[in-house]
Amino acid sequence: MIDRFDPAAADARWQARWAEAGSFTADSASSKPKTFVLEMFPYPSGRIHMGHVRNYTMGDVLARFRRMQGFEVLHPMGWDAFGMPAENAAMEKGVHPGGWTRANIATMRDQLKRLGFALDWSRELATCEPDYYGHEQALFLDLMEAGLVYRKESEVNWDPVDATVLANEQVIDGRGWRSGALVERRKLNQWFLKITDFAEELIDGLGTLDQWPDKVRLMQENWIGRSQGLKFSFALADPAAAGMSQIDVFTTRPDTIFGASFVAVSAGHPIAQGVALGHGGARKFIDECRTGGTTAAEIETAEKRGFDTGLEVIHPLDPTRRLPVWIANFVLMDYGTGALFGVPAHDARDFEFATKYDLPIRRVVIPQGGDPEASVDEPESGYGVAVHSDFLDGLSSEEAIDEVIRRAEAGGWGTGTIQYRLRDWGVSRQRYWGTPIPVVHCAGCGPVGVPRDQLPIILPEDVSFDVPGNPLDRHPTWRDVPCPSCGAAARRETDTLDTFVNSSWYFIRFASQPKDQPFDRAEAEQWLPVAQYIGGVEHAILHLLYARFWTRALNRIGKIGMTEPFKGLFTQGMVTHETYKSLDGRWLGPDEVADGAGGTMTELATGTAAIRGRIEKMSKSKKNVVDPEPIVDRYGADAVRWFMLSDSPPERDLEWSEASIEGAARFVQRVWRLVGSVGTNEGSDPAIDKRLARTISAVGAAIDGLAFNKAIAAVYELVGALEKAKPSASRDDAIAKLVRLISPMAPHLAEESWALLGHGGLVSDAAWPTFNPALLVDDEVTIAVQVNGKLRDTITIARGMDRDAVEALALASDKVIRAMDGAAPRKVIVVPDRLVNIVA
Ligand code: ANZ
Ligand code: ZN
Repeated sequence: MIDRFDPAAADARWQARWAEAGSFTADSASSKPKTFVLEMFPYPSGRIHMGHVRNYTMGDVLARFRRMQGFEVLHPMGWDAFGMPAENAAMEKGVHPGGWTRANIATMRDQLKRLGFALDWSRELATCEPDYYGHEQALFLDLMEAGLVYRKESEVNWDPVDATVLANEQVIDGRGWRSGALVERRKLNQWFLKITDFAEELIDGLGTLDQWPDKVRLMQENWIGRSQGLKFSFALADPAAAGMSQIDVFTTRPDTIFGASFVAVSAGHPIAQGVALGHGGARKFIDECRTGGTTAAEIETAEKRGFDTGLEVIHPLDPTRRLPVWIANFVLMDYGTGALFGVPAHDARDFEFATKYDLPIRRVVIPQGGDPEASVDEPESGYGVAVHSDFLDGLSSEEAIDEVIRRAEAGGWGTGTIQYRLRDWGVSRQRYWGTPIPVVHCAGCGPVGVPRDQLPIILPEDVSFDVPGNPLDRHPTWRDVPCPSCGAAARRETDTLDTFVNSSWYFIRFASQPKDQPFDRAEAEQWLPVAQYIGGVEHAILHLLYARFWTRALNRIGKIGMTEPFKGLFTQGMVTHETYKSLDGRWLGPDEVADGAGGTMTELATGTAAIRGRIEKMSKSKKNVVDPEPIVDRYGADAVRWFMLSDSPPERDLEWSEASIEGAARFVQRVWRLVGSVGTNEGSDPAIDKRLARTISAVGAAIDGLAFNKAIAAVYELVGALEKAKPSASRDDAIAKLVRLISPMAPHLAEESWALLGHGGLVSDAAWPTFNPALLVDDEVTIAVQVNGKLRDTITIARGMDRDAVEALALASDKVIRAMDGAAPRKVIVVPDRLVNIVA
């Protein structure tokens, strides 16, 4: 035996052995029970970071454990390879997005391989390759034929200086990220997927996902946002002047209807458009509403502004009251009816608006026992009791809501409805590096789906990024094609699909990848749904919702049997690290500072003091990133994996520390030395037998519950006990089983140890060790010994020990003898397995 385990030699050797043996290739035809373990696939940004290492190590432990339990495991890896950063690199460095992306994939694939993950590389896929996105185009056409895709005018962020559409992330404080120009909103025809058709089932389906974190289900529920409410119309006082007879509104608070002091419509509402025709001021206001980003957050936080149209509506429950009609910037065109009634006393936006424009503020809800006449200093949006509300007075908010809906329906002026906050999914991106939308626009036929035998529509390689905008728009040989339907000169759609489309079905393609179709249903269903999905909580809403929708859409059109793609979901915590700053506030990297005397820090470049900052998520901007590669070079894959699993529960943040990784590396050597100490010893050690049984049970249960830190802790305990134990057959057996126990976490060390113990095959193929459950029964108890009711000592006895023996042990205790101070016991009470009380 070599006295040190040498990862520099062993890691690569075992990785090569696994690859040769095809150990982790998933066989769809296998008769074993199947399971699918998946981690969210990475964006190929350049290099693997610690977050990836943690995420993939967790998935790997589970995948290896399931294999040892006898499952046929699918554990694949691929690349979410389309998206903006590749185009940014193209603009900044003059490289082609494809070349940049593929080079990054090559680097990152090598980095992942060095960590020894049990991945089925034969199923690797990259979403930027035609053999992936071509099938996506086919699925898009399927959804189009099923009526789940449509085109609609919709607003985008427009940068007037760069003359280009900006993604929401490219709008920073209302300005274009490159030009700094104030962003405008522009209307463009864009493609939408009808996710709203699925709003109700997407909410209801959450109820079946009992292996998802509650917080993720709640976030999805809030995002879909089901509101029960009332849709009703206000009659216009002067229909001729307005050019229409009524304004429809949606409200979730019909109980506040007597507190209405105005009606507001969005800038895109027909009323607003009509008023603008005859009024320059209105036109100007509507134009101003176009500036600023299109995100809900920006609209929400922007200053509330409005324009009084001069029109009035009649209050449906009090015809003597008239309400003014305003155009307001906080009313969204595509929610509800694009119009609302404002109740300043009970809604924050309405309050801000009414205060600014001096509109009446009327309290119509009070808390139980509140004062109806108290002035309104701030809006109160909670439920309570109706006041100043005619026939509703005294009703609770819930009762009042029901009552108004009842009257509206009886009177024929409104209906109770359910409204969802979820919008249809706009998938058009005016970008090059994405899946081309398989449609041709013909002047005569309109948009025509590309015939399937012409798929894939491949992105042209010869594009340049020296001018802003989408290069597909100015690529005549790619763009100009005959209409597939009538043959007339036509144009390809130059928008590409949102990258969230790419990640909405990659797990299905992992499960089955025939050449001629997106997937084979029967084969895919062998593996799906994903038994355990692991990834960052930042994807809790969009990615998971889109993937759920896409699966349901495929289910609806009969392409797949399941409705939910991910049975179990786990969201892991982040990897964090200390930050450092110079005295003048510059972020400093760990290699730019040194520890000084007495806990102080010095900036190496200047020799001046530096400050230890907060512990934060590793990020380039804060310069606290630790690159995994040199760490793997130095300590080996197993130490890195071990560290990633220890110290912190997997759902919590894990702080990177040099001391911990060194501890993990030392532990690897401790296990190696134990393995080297195995001999042909005789004799059993019951304590070790029991300890081993307990450890096997605990490690298995911990991995099963993804409590990896607990699995590690259990292994530590066993190793500590084995180091102290005397040589015996029990000890040798325990060390042999320990090798299998650590193999999901530290697979290279385990293989090397397995070989050292004389096995021919791979420990990765070995079965998970079993144990005798009888050994788990705890047969000792520690009980209290009292003298005259006072606790004097505790003794450990065999469970069920007979009374006389317990009494004798108790009376023999030194502490008891001292407490009795020579007195004879008058009576001894023994409560079996609980306590002894001696009455002196
Ligand atoms: C009157 C009212 C009184 C409202 C009150 C709220 C509080 P959720 O719950 O998110 O569904 N609203 C309706 N259409 C809108 C639009 N197009 N743009 C912006 N806001 C709109 O929101 C429903 C509430 O948002 C509705 O209930 C309406 O204001 C407003 F004390 O009506 B409410
Ligand atoms: Zn045509």
